[in-house]
Amino acid sequence: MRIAIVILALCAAAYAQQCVPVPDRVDCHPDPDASEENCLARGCQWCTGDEGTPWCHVPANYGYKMVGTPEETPNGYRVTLSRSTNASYFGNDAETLTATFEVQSDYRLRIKITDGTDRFEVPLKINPPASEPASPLFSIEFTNDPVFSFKVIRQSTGTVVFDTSLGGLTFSDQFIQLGIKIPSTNAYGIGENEQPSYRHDFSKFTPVPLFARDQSPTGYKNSYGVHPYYTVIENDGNAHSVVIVNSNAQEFVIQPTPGYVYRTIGGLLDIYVFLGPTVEETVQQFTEAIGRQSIPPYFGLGFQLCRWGYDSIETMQATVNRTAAAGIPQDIQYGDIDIMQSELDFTYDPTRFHDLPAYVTELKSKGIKFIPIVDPFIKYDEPRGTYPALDLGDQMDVWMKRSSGEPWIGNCWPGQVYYPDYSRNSTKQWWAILLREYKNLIDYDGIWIDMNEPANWGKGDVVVGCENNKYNNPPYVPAIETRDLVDNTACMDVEQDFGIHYDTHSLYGWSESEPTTTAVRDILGKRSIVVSRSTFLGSGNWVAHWLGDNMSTWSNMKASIIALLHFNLFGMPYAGSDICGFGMNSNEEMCTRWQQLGAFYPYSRNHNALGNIEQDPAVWGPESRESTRRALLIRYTLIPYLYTLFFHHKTKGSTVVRALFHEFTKDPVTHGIDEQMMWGSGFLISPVLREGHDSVTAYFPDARWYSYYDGAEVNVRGAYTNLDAPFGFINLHVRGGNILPTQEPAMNTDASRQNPFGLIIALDDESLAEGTLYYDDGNSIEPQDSGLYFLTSYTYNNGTLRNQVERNEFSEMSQKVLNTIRLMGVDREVTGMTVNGNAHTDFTQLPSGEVQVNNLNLTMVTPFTITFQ
Ligand code: MIG
Repeated sequence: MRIAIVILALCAAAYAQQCVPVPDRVDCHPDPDASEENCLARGCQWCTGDEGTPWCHVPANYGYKMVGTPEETPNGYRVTLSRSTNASYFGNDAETLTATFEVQSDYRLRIKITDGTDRFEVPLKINPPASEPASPLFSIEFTNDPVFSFKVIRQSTGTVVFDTSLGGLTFSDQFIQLGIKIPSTNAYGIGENEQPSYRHDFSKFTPVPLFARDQSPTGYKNSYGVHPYYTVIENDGNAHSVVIVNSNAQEFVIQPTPGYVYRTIGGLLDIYVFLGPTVEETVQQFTEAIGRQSIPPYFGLGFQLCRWGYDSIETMQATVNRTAAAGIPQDIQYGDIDIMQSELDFTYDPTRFHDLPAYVTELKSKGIKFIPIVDPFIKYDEPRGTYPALDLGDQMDVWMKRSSGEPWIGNCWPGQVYYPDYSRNSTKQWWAILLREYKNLIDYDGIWIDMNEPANWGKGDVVVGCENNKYNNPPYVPAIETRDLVDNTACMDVEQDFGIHYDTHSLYGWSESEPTTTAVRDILGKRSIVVSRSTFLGSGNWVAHWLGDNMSTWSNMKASIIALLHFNLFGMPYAGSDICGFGMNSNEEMCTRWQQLGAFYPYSRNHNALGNIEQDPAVWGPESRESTRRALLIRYTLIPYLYTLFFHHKTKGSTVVRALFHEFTKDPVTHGIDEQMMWGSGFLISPVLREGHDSVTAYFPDARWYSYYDGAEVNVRGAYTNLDAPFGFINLHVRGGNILPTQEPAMNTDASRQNPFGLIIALDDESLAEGTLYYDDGNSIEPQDSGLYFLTSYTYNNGTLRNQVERNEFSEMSQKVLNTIRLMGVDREVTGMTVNGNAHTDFTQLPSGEVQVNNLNLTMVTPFTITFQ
């Protein structure tokens, strides 16, 4: 291991007290009411400037000094720091800190900074890297003048990827801060919140607060989940990513340096840097550490229908029926809180939803699965002896408690409620018992967990309020919505087994996820879907995510792409927004466009809120219905490709949906593109996102691209072009070099799984293409571990297609056939073809040049050779 330490001694005089240039200022008064007087009282500098910039900022000599030299440890360095400034935000700064630098692999560095006291650490299992460090991609440099800072430097290029010389290092009990300079303005991530562009805007100072909240995605407001993770494309096209493992209320200020000022109000600084160097590798390395999403059940890749506000089972049935009548495929039907009796978990309304259990059975016989919602809270003032969830919960001691030992009381759907503490073993057992009994009532295929931020319509305890103490009223609250920690949730001093709510708040949904998924797997004995609203680092190990309460607006439709790209970075590719928007009334044009885009969300669900007009795809006119049908049939055709991408995610950490820059990182135009997205490396989606438009401006990076519809080559490379996009049509392109496995579509995946397979072969400049197909029974648990699956690769080279079966452990595969090929990009007239040496005549060549081959009838598991003359 070669880690360079350079202790730079700069001239102290260079740092005489003076105004720090605006872009590099670390705000010394991020709390409201900054004034010169307040600023000077903190020992900071006051230099006026433009509105929205920090006039009050830390002086250059603010921070800590290294004591002695860095001490070598078996895998890195330990540095002791001593506070060297009089300036202070809120007092009580730690006088001494320890910073450890642990080289965990060639591509992974962990940096931990703490004050040596017993502080909260997130109980997240970080997996070790696959290999020990041999020749790290990075070196570390320490500086002690004017104060301590360090740089992480990419060895191969000298790029400083992580640099704390921005200053501002603070460590007090309830205020921790670190300034980070980053090497370019092509940076992405930090969620969950709505962001106006995928690429961060470094032209101004923007706080991005993170703290789980029942908050619809609205302009940087802290929303349901917490993922303190960002990715940077360096100026030469290398990439790195950084995660800060902390669950307290926190924020990143995006600022012009370019850099981030990170602040949290508890825990400690536990930072991992992943050196890539490709964008995909940063995601692979990050998800290696925090865990990856399981391959969804096959039916989970079908289309899903949901709404809040079916007034009766008849309305639900009418919706399902008209969807089928329109020829629109459907794999899943949801039941929202309206199916419950008085909004009580684990019940159904025997009047409005009479015979629901029988209806669920009927749906399943038609190949449609059922997923009901379950809220975390339990109504506490039901008569004892009438509501098992409550009685058993009392008996098993499952509730989160006030410091007095009584359960705290919030207010939500069913009324006044207790909240389970999912970090307690008895709670996990209780939850599993309830889910099992519920399965006996309704034969569900998955569970939808909502409101787990946890949500509460009030400020803390709605009966006794919150005490005025350091947890409920800390000295600093990040720029979260209302700047009040207890607003819309529990008091921060409520106790849970894994810590005080102040530290664990944003872990609530995360802590519910593992017990729910484990129980449901156990009860069903097969793969299922648990879809959660609140998520944290590593939630992908257990749950899918829908992107919450968006609105039926065009801007929200566009924002859904950014959010989806975020969750692909966060290791949770099985995600999607409510198609056609949740809040507000949708309309036919918007909903049609949204169905076209949403047909390509990995998690593809139309969902609507109570009180809005119906917006399921069959409710609109014939042209709209036909558009949705066509888009979804394309999705169903491509599910084998999508499913294969999930296998690559689970086994390698690849993204499923990705921004164009994952594939074309050296092309700077791609760095700013967030109105198009790709499935893997081979399929480009260019939706219409604007009202009244019947064309779309799409970028085609330097490669060969073919229309999905007729195989015509785009003939635009490394440029934008305007594509026709009439009302019923979404632009879809296949990238040369890829082979996409397909299967004939049907009205649901139970049926499409019986159909023959096909291949789309799109040739690159060298007339080559390759691809993979992963397939399994669609519902066994963790097949990549059991090995019970089929995996094959396809290569096209010199006019010849070959398959190579790499794993043949899914027995049904031997009954399945490859029947069709679409070959794009041959650039000549194809005069004949042979299959295993025998002439095959059932092919045609379209005017576009695409060759369509039918009736191949080749066994999927047997090697073949197909040659085109
Ligand atoms: O207070 O269950 O985000 O998807 O339809 C609203 C009713 C509660 C919020 C979820 C939404 C769901 C709704 N829920």
